[in-house]
Amino acid sequence: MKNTDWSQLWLAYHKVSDDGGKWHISFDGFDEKNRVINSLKNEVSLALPKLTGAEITDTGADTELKVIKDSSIAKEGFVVKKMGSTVTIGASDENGALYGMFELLRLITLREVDADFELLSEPDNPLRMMNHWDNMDGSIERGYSGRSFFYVNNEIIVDDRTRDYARFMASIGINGIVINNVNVKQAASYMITDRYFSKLRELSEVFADYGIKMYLSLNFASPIEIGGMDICDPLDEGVISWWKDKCKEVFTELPELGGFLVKADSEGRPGPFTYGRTQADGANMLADIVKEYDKLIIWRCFVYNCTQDWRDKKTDRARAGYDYFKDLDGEYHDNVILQIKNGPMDFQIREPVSPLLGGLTKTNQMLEVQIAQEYTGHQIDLCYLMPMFKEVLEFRTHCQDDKDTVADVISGKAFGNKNCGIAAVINTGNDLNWTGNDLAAANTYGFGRLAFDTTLSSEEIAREWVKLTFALSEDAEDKLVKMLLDSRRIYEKYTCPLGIGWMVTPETHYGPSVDGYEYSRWGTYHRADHLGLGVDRSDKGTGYAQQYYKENAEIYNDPKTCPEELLLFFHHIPYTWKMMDGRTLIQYIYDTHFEGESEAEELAAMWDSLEKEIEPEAFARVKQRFDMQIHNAREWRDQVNSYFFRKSGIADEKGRDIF
Ligand code: GCW
Repeated sequence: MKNTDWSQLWLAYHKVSDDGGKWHISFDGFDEKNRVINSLKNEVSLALPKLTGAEITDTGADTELKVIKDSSIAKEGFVVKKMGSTVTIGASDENGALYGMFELLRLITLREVDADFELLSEPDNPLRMMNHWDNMDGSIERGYSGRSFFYVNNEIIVDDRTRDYARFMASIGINGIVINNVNVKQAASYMITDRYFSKLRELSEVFADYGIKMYLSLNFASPIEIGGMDICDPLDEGVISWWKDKCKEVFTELPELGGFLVKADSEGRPGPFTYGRTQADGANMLADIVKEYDKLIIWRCFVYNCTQDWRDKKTDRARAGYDYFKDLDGEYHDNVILQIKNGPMDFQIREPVSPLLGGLTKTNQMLEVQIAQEYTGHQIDLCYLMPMFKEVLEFRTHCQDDKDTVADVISGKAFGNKNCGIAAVINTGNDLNWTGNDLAAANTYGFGRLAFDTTLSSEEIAREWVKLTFALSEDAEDKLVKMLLDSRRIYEKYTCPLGIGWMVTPETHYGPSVDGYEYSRWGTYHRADHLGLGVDRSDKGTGYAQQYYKENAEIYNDPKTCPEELLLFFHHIPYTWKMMDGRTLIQYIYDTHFEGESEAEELAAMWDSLEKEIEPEAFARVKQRFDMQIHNAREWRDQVNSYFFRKSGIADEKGRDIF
């Protein structure tokens, strides 16, 4: 059966059989009136009849479903077990029970419940969060799927869609949601005033029903913006006492709130630097105040001077995070978490892993990735991001001999932290299908699954998502999974090569603009001249490569050992440089751009071949996006190739037309 309810994403529960029979549900050790247990009951009563025609009953059951408290299972983990006609979900807390139920429903949808089985799953990351960049006027910064479903005209909306959203998030194990943009401006500064408390409480309770803590982004200059003070110096007694009163008010009014996320001293946002204070001064001041309420301060490390002049060859934005934060390692208090973007720059299609991850050893760390496709195709172009996230998670930082991957660091396995985890800038909006491109929901789903279980492969996640969302023949399913898995590599091929990044239209961040440079008229990100391109970040250049532990620093420092996909991130390379396969760099650029464009066309053709199996509206929506992707890929191919042809004066060996 075709999936027709696009508003339900992977929880459409399309019918898999008709022989569900009668189910009886019992609870042992859990309070049936608990809000999360109540959600569990609602979900199973909704899903089972749809999936299998099953009836929930008190007597004469064919299947006994037992939800049992089991303190031997880790926090938020679960066991799902089937023996004959008895199905058991074991968990030590309500969230675990809810996740176990979603797992059972997933297994039923995937038709994996015929034989007896037992499955234990415990979350790898303590915090698994979504960050919304929604503004209170209803716009979304870097949003590509319509307006915000949280805000209309500076009012907070809580409706059925909110509840559905909470269900989706719980079903993939998300336990924290930041509901407003880190750029806290205008009305959003008033979120921590009685103007919004009652609606916020309502929203936080919908989330609490699904075991999710709500968080707010905070304006560091709140004492000025809403408090009428002249300063927001974190060491000023008056400022501290203002925050104390404010936090008391906030946490009395919003007891379910998990804490605050702060972007300070970056891209025009206020912060402690104005007063000659450090990032630790700012974060600790707030953390000490919220500690009494058992809340967290999540402090972003995306701090850099956006107006720096790149004509000075030593200046390097990539260095900024490490330069600002590394020396303060050990100074951050226990309830501070530093949130670090996966790369040192800004969510490009290819970047090295930020050297801060694992570079810090005495500080709680959280990884920040972006599933909103700001630089990766705006949810027009297909770009399934799990392969990228896996690379980041599996990266060996060499912060110690073993347990040194990014996954180890952010899960707390490396250094024993409790307050740590992973966050994604989310890709949802008010479009019926939530993510603009229906296929972009694979990233929403995938992020949650991967955050919970970092050992899942990109393919396993893609296949699950395809099966849960569509009802396809095996052949069609294989095709769609392959399309997802290939998509990041294809996008990379027709856009910016070998880790150089950007070359994208300033401000919008969609479509090519090879020299496009955001904040100043000077310089380019790629630093191309007539001989070569790339940024020398070795010890002879900006020295960025030296921010890594020795093992990685040495590899990155030398163009001969540097992983080829990052060559131009770390080195300024002549066009005539021989790549590993013997091609010259310039030929590599030409070839990959021709290939990337034609592979984008192949993706579109593969989608066309699925037409018979996909419901017409969804088919058309995605097809339209592939048309746009092909157009985009052509523009990228032509602009990048002709730019470097003109700069280098070297012709394509294959004699293709370069426009
Ligand atoms: O990449 C930049 C984006 C900004 C964003 C910023 C950040 C929320 O272009 O739109 O602001 O990153 O992460 O703070």
